[in-house]
Amino acid sequence: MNKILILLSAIFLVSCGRTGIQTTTNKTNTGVVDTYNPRDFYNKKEVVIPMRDGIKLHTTIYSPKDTSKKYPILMSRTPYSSRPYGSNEYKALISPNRKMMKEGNIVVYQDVRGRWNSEGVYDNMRAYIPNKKDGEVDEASDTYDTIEWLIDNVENHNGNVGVWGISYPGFYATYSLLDAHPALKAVSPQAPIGDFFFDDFHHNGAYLLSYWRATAVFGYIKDQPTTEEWYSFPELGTEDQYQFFLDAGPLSNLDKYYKEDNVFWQQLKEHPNYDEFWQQRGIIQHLKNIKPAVMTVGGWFDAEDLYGPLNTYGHIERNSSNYNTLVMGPWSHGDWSKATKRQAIGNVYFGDDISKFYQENIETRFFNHFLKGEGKTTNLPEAYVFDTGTKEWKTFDTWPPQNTSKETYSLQRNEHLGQIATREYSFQEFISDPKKPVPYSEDIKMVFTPRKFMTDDQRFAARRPDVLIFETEPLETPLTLAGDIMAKLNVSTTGTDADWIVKVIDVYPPDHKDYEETQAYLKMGNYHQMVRSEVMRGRFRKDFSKPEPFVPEEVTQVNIQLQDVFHTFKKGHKIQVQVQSTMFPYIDINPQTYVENIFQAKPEDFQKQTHRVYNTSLIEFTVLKP
Ligand code: PG9
Repeated sequence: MNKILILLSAIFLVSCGRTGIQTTTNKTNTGVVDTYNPRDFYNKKEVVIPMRDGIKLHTTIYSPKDTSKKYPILMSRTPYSSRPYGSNEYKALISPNRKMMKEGNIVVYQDVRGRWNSEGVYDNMRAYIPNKKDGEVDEASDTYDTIEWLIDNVENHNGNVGVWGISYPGFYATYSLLDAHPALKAVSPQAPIGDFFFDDFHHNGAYLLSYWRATAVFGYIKDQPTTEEWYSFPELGTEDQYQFFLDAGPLSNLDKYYKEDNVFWQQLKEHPNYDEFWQQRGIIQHLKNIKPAVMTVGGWFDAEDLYGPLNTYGHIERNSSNYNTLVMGPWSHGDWSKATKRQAIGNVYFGDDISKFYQENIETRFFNHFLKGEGKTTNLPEAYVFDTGTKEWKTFDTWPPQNTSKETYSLQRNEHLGQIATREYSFQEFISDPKKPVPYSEDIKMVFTPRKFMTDDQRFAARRPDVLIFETEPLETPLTLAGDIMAKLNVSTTGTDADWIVKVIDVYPPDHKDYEETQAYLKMGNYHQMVRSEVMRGRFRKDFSKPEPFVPEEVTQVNIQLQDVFHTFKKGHKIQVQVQSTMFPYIDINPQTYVENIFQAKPEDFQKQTHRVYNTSLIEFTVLKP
């Protein structure tokens, strides 16, 4: 196995707390070394818990040595291993955060069905089965059976159970809300996957090629409990991600790396549309009449799961009357669980101790109120959200805020973005060449999953002939976007298929200062910071389940919803919109010739085409009223 890849994937998994090897800094803010060692304060026990169908799930229980008081049970269920295994091996961080670890809870980690040291057969995003018949199981029944066993067999608990998890563990946290056990009082899905057709592996039907290597982690089905990795990553022979995938050509050429035994790779190829396979695995649809308190957490620059947290919170809000709140910070995937002093993503610095503030004043307060009865209320707002432009926390009674309005800008000639809608029949055009796709990042190295590009400088793209730009003059007064963005494009292509990508960018003033994190070759003056991007695979413009070709050169409407933002464009900054048709290898290349399944496209299907964006195209922002 490629040693660099091992390191990369280990860094990736550790950086997001997806492995038993948790790293936490032991330095306090005052520089005093924090010598707290969980081994001194927790006992550890590993058990196997039988589910209703007899399958046994490996479960690790950390219990406070101090039994002078009773504690709630806090659980996280994971496909990434509850390791370290062995009675004498401890996680460095037990609990969602260090403060809660020190305060004391009974903390449980479980390998989900079919993963690591648990029995059973794994199923990615296992579909929820409402009204299960005898013998039928899913992650809701596994969670219920686990909680029932814990309540009956764990000593010194106070009868209350909480569940939390980040990313895939966030999906299992959301799942715990379905057919919830009566002891379950508080759940925090954090960057939870909502639906693999809109989170992680796809965005609006476009396949995320940048996720291709992660298929190794989820694609191989093991046949017995194991404490060692049973999967391996393919040897690619290069670290140049753009070149590797460009040279690989059509997706079918990647079959030589993943054979039939990679079940998930076969499923990805066999289900290019939003068919029953994906639909039944989406969990958002089931989030109704939820009873436990829920606090959903996410990062505004989370490249992996942004659809998930926003739609988990929103769907529960619209379909339940439980305590349901949202926290969105200036984070990339999983940042909020770390102890980083300076919160920065790529070249952009957002402030100090932002994750620490969240852990100690938001996350701990949520769980302690509902599980330990602390405080008459959580004293937390409905929406605790960070303005990524002014770089400060704000609170609202709803999300999106009530005092917002939709403001429409048109994509005008002369690369102008303006509020005066033009009905003129004019357009900008570019040649989209599958052999020269627009890079999604200037970074070269292979990534396990994309991350940094979410705030990266977009000047490299703005200066390409196959990227259209439209921008305002420097703003005379600040403008705050607080909610989703809807791009309503009128386009045409000489081909019969095309992807459309819209990026919203904050153009800094020419004299903007650099940050400690600014890469040496860069200057933050005139920095084109990505605020939000989204792709629509054009064939799905009408229906994700029923793809349709384009009629060559026919003006066609393509609407693209960009996920919520909370970002103030300050005075002197410019709003820039970029439109392009490739973003490689973040997403795979559309052949631009309509074929039934792009995973089976042939080299001759990949054709250079001329695309047009008409100046009747609009972008609708959700603007916070001053
Ligand atoms: N949602 C993240 C992920 C899923 C599948 C592949 C790679 C990443 C996560 O669980 O971290």
